[in-house]
Order: sequence, then structure tokens, then C-alpha cells
Amino acid sequence: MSVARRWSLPLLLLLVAAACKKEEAQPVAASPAGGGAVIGAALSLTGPAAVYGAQQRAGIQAAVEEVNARGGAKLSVIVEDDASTKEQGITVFQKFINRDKVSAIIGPTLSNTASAADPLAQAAPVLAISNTAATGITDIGNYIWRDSLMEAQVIPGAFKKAQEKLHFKTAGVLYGNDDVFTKAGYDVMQKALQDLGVKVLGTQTFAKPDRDYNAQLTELTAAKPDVLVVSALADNAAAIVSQARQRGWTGPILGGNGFNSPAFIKNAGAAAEGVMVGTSWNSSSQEPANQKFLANLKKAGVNPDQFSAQAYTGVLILAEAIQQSGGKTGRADIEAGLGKVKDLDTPLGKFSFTPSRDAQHEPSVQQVKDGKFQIVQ
Ligand code: 1QQ
Repeated sequence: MSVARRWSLPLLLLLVAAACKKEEAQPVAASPAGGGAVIGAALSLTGPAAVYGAQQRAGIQAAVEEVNARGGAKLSVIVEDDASTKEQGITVFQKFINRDKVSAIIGPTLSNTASAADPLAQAAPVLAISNTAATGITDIGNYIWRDSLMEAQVIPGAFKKAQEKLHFKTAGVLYGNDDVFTKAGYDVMQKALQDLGVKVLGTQTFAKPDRDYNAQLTELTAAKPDVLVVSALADNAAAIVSQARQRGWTGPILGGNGFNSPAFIKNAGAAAEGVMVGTSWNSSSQEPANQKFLANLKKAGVNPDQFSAQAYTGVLILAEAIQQSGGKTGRADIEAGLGKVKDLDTPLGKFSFTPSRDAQHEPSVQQVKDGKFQIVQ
């Protein structure tokens, strides 16, 4: 018997009416006391990406203070730990969307987590502040935006500059194969090396929980490449670089975005010296927006990095989107406002989105010298 024949017409009408009512009862964004927007920030405060999350939280807090102090759009932020996992990322997104009824979401920290949580985002706009994988982020839907440059926008130029300085012709490559970002970064690195005419003499993999990379490093260095190329999150990166130096590797090392954390330098110690990496933040920029960011983070007692700069920029972008939508803080208003953000002064430089809602600004290259990242000219 068909469903329609089993149910009487009045009952069906009642069900249709109830469904429509449910549609009307969609959560609307909550407002902080005195008006404004509540933003949810899903950050990795624990787990393998915790070193990035701590910086991101500091950047967000400093920017919210900055924005609220200058009047106009008032913002408040709820920070939740995505635990560097897909599962917790989904839980946090659900909380933000259904319980906190946020106007927009910032995060999550890792592309790996974003690839699982972002499909929920059509309910509220998401601004990614550190996802660098080319696919599985903004291509999910029109509610997803990012202010973080993709590896594909940073690595080719960084490797070119590195080759001009270091004249390498062969490489050994090591990458994490259990993470969306480290794998995507590897794909970009491989293509960049190929485009530069660099011959890859060996490729090895590891997984995030691994702590001993001696087997992979033995294989890679036995082939005597001119350079070691590594795609890893900061914790793994520090251990890999330390073990490579302990094994007697004195050649250059090129990293990907995961290296862009002072925690990498702290944990690798002297082994980090000379490591080169492309970055989306020019820490030495004298532009007023960057100088203000540096001063604000200093006031908060935080030694800033690319991740706090991108997070701080994320809040400036959302404030601008609200301004562009006439001060309205509904989810659709912010989504529309994001489309109007253009040439915004931020610590990352003049910021605009590409037509596919990705970031567009100049990248830089940095190198560890005397225990600090220094911009390579
Ligand atoms: C990503 C990354 C990480 C290194 C940032 C936290 O770039 O997961 O996309």
C-alpha cells in the first residue's frame, strides 16, 4: 500500500503545515547585549594543532577589542576547542549553529577538521583563518570563505626563491599522509619541484602519531639529495628536523605552512636554523595595520605569528562585512557583506577575496635565523 493511500488528506495537510512551521523556526543569529554579532570560533586548543590554536585565540581576542573600541559593529566571540579532530569539529559547529545561534563561524584550525565540519556551514557563514588545502574548503559551498592563502599560492614562489639562493637540483621529500593539509601540501610541493626542474630522489611518509622518523630519513639521505622537503604539522616538523640534524644532515630543509609557528623553532632548537618556509604574513611589514596588530599583541603579552595575524585579520574582515551590510548581523547579511570586502587594510596587507572566496594578497618567505623567523628579501 502506498504511503499516500494509508494517510488521510487532513492528516497529510497537518503534516505539511507542521513541516512549514519547522522551516520558519530556523534559528536566527543571537545578539550580544546592546546589539552586534556573536561569532563562534572553532580552534584547536588541544591535540596536534594546539600550537596554532593558542595563537589564533590571542589574535581573535585582540581584534575583537580593537573593533569594539572603535565603535560601529560590536562583536562578541565564543571560543570552543575543536581538539584538532574532525569529530569534535562537527560537534562544535553544531553547537554554534543550533545552540549559540552565532552569526558566523571562524575556523576550524586544520583543513582536516574543516573538510568534515564545513559541510554544516550552509547554515551560517564560515571564515577559515588557517586552512590551506586547495580542495575541500571553499569549494564546499558559497557560505565558506577564507583569509588563509592556499599552499598552491605560497609554495611555488617560496621554492623558487629558495632555489635561487640555494641552487638545489635534487630533493628528498617527507610528508604526513594521514592529514588533509600535509597531503595537499605535498601535492603542491611535488608539482613545484617538478616545475623548477628539481629531481625527486626519494619520497617517504609518516603519520601524525609517529615520533621516530629514522627509517624514512635513512632512506632519503642515502640518496644524497641537495635539499630535504617536508610537509608536516609543527610538532612532527620539529621532531623530523631534529632527527635529521642528529643523523648528520647538514643540507637545507624546506617546509610547508605547518612550520610557520614559533613552537616549531622552540621544539627543534638549533636544528631549526636555516629552515626556509613560505608564509602568508610579512612580519616585518611597516604598514600601519600590521604595526597596530604587533602593538596589540604585545600589549596582550603574546609573541605573534602568522596564525595570530590571520585570526586577527578574520575578525577585521567580519567587522567589515557587517559594516558593508549596513550594520546587519544576520547570517545572510554577513554572507552578503563578505562579498563586498575589498582592499581592506589588515596585518596580511590589503585584503580581498577571489571570486571563489579564497584569499588574495602577497605571500612572503621566511627563514629561521638566530632562533627567530626572519623575512627573506
Ligand atoms: C591546514 C594548515 C595547518 C598547518 C594550519 C593550522 O595549513 O590544516 O590547512
